Formats: sequence, C-alpha cells, structure tokens
Amino acid sequence: MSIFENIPYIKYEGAESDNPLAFHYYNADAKIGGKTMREQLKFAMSYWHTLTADGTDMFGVGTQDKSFGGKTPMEVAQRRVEAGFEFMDKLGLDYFCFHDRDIAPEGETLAGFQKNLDIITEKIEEKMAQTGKKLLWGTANCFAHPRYMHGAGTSPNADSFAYAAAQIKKCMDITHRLGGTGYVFWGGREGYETLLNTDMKRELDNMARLLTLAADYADRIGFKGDLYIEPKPKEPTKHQYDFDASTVIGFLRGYGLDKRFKLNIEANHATLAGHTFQHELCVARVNSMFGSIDANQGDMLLGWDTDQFPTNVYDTALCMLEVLRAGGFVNGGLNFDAKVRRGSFTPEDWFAAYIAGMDTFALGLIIADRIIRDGRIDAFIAERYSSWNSGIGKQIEEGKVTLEDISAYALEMGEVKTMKSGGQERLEAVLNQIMFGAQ
Ligand code: XUL
Ligand code: CO
Repeated sequence: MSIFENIPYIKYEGAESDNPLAFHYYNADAKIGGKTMREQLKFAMSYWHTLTADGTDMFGVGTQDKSFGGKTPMEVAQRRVEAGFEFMDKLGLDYFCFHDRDIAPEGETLAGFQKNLDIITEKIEEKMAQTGKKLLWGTANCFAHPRYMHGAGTSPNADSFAYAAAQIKKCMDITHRLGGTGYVFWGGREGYETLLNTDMKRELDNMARLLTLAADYADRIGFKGDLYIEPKPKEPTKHQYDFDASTVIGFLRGYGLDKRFKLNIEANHATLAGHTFQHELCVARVNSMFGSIDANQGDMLLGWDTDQFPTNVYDTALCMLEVLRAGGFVNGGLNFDAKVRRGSFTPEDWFAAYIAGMDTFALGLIIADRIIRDGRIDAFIAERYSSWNSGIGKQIEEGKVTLEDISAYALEMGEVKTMKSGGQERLEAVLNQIMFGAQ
C-alpha cells in the first residue's frame, strides 16, 4: 500500500522540462569525473526532517502530518518506516541517516526504548534487504530529553553521562547491525551557557572520555565504518565545544583521537561559525579528516540554523570541488539535513525540496568537474606558489636552512621584488565563465 500515492517515481527529464516532479540536472547514471552521479553524490535522506519533523516552531504548532496514518506511537514509527522507504525509492535516494529517537518512541524506561528500537530495527532491516537501501550513518540523540539539559558527555551529572553512554552503545549496535558505514556525534548540548557555573577542563576531559569509550566499543564490536564529529559553533548552547572544523581537529589531536575520527561537515553550521562551507570542507580535507556532509544551507540574514534545502549553486560547486579534491566520498555521502519551510506542508513540497537539493548538487558536481578539467584555477594556484619550487623557497620547505641562513639570504636580497597579483576578480570571472558558459 502506497503512502505517497499521488507522487510518481521521480525521473530525470532534463533542463528543458517544466515538470516540477522531475530531475532537471540530476541524471543518476550519467558519468562525471569517472563515476556516475549516483556514485559521486551518495545522497541520503535524513529520517528526522523528512519523517518526524512537522513544522513546529517556537511560535506555532506543526503544519505537516507525519503520522502517516499511524495511531499509537509504535504504529506511527512503523508507518514512518513504510513512508521513508517509499520516499527513498521514489526519489532514487540510496542512503538514509537517523537518530535513535527518530525511528522509535522512547517509552517509559531505557529498557523499554531499547525494546522499541529492536522492533523497528528489525522492520528497517527487512526493508533494506527488500530494497537495497543503505544506512549512511546512525547517531544517538543525546540532547532533546531534559536529562541532557546540562549536556551529555559534558554534563556535571555523571548519571546523564551514563545514560548517554548507554544510548550510544545501543545506537552503535543498531548502526552496526544495519551495516551503517558511519556513526555521527553531534554534541547538541555539549557546550555551556555561562562560565560562572562551568568547569570547562572537566567537561572537555569527560567529552574525550565518552568519545574514547565509544571508539573502543566500536572497535570491539568490529564496526568498520567511520566515526564522525559534526562541528557546530552555537545553538542550542551559546558556546558549543565542537565550534568548527579547526577546533574539533585540535580537540581530537589533544586527546589522541584524531586517527579514529573524521568530520561530518554541515553547510549551515559553517555559516554560523562565520566560515564558508568550502572553508570547513577544506580544513577537513587538508587535515585528512574529511568524511561526510550534511547538505543544507542557511540564510545569511538570520543568525540561526535554518536548515534549508541547498539551492545555491556557487556553494554546491565549491563544495563538490573540495569533495573531488579529497578523492570523493568513501564511507560518507551527502545527507540532506534540511527541512522544508513551515508553509511547505504538502508531500509534493517534500519531494520538490529533495529534487531541488539533488539538482543543485548535481549542478555543483558538473561545475566542479569542469573547474578541474578547465584547469585555469588550479594552474593559477600552482603558479602563485611557484617561488617555493626552487631557490630559497625549496630550501625552506625541505628543512635545509636555519633561521640564520634565511636571514643572510634576506639581507642580501634587500626588498621583495617578485610580488604577483592575487587575481581574485579574474578568478571569480573565470568561475562565472565556467558556470554559465556561452549564453
Ligand atoms: C543539528 C544537526 C543534527 C546532526 C545530527 O544542527 O545538524 O541534526 O546532524 O545529530
Ligand atoms: Co547535521
């Protein structure tokens, strides 16, 4: 029985088509950069925004019915599995991601929650076997319940830490059972509101303890997927410890965890940290910690996490340029951590939103591949650093000179006479030319 019975299977119809329920750029089997778009982009459905979020905000109740005909909480959870797999099937999404709380109701006790999770996991497992859909990553929601009001891994209350540890253990078990290729840690409440009540050192040490315990457990159960930290600077807490990619990398290195974790970079979180999406991806890539992406976009006029569907082609092009430069996705992919606006309450809107996001990333991939094949931007960068390829530059990079040697070189040289233009405007024009071609 169909849940989205009025929605057709979404097909590629090309840029000339005016059918809103068709892809205009995402052509799953077309090859770009040596792989199909489907393989390059690895799109995933976010369980929470797609199947549970109903448009509730601080000013009003939900606008979207996500019970899919279910009456009791467990019935709703079952119907959501049906809805999710039909949704993925109709859109041609190969992957999905979930929080434990998205897939099953918490119930009265932790044991009750775990029982509910087992029932729904079994149903998901069956559906996966029938359809070939895959789990990109799982995560435990250790931020919504009041027990996490002061944090989970960073809580001043050891019992909250213990509860989170139990939730993470179970969610890792489920992720492993479902063959997930990743496991995410997003520290929703891992931060603080005021230092007047906060022992920062203890909180950071305990967060590292939780991550170490989790990584050790993942190894013990033979989980071969990636473990990701998802940086975010603020919201819900004023200051979150996983502020941005650089902060997270420094933290992981400080606690000897950098070899075990990678990063899941989210576009809107980059915006909140005052960075571009490309910046965060580049930081992850150059530190060999690029893993996966939460695809969305923020609004530059708003200071919060609006989680909009990505429609800005400049952003997706520069994002996919980083992904291609990183060698493409391995265990990661593009998870649409994105929600429709509250007024977009119909199932057609939900499908159209994914189509917009997938088309925008398809365009991004096409353009990123063109940027690489065009070669002008890479050639400019290579030339810009060419002073390091010979002479004093080469000697410095090879560690063959001391500070005294370099000083003697500079004294003899006098003023720097070899400055070159940064060429920013020319490069921005090249990007436009690559993007828009002849009109
Ligand atoms: C919140 C956010 C989360 C994580 C998973 O801003 O991005 O949904 O992706 O917990
Ligand atoms: Co996210």
